[in-house]
Amino acid sequence: MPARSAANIFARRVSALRQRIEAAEVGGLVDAHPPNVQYLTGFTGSAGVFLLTPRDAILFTDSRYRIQAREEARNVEVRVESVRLHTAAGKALRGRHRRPVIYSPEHTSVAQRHELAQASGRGVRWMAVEGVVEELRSVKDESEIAVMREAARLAEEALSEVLKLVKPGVEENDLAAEIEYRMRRKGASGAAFPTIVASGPRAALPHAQPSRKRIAKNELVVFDLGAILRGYCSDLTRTVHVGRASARVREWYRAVLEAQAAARAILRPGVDGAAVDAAARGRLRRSGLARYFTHSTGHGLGREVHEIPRLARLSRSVIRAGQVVTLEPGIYIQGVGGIRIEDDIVVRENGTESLTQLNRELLEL
Ligand SMILES: [Mn+2]
Repeated sequence: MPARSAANIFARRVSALRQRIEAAEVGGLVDAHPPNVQYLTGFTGSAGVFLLTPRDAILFTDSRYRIQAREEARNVEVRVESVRLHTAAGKALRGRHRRPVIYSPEHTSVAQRHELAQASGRGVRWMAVEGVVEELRSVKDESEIAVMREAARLAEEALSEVLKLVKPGVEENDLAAEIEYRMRRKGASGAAFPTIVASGPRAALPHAQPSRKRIAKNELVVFDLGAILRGYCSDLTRTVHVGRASARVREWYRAVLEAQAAARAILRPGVDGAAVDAAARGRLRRSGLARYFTHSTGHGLGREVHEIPRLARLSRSVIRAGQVVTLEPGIYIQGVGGIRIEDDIVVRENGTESLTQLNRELLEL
């Protein structure tokens, strides 16, 4: 992307955020969460505090990032500080302010909160508000969706290649390493999270770490992987069976696949996250499998692998067009194994689009 148009994107995001804080009659916002800072300024460093007021947009960073911050963050004022960054941001606000200033409680340590208050003095009233930038980030534009489509493709290519290596005797660890290596060679800046390869009884652990365990015949194997491409994540899960699957395993697989389809069928703008979750859970209940579905149906995806909205039993998220979510029902049966199927879905005005295209039918290898 040419620097000029990239700077425009960041300027548009900052002005959208400014409109929000002005509409909420707030005097400013401080955010240091790297994915938020990147989203608003383009700065990819690990140490940055972003301050937005009706008048100013300032990125505070330290001397390690002197060159990088000025190259990347073209739409904001960059200040290279020798004091702590939250202290610098607090100082910039010193004086009397009628309106409160927002900070994010989920990304601000107690020590940082103290620095803000000390540096700003009593004239500033600090207000904890969760998810202001995350809310904005959750709705993706077409350029973001295009990158996420590529990130999805990349994970699919890596998995398709590695599925050819699956056979009795191969270690889970080796398969996970092959997946991550291949994603990297295809242009990913890294894995979105540690790749899961879980076989046999280990597939009953939803977040199993790959081990030295060797794949055996007549086992289910769960692969859960994602790539980071230009700052955006993909998240893909497929479950395969080594050898011919029993009628029981096929039935389970069918139920999980239909649970995913049921969730997708009601996913649209305006529906709430809990209803999407209930659709998947309801389908599994019909097969008596709901008690084996021990996690939520899905989550927002973007610069982070878990974002809003949440598609969970107690979710209060209301789905909006442009959000990208995973749909990943699964069942986990202790001592036997597990099945999970996960795709990355864009919510459109009138329907959904799957960024992941890989075959969803049960693969018997
Ligand atoms: Mn996921």
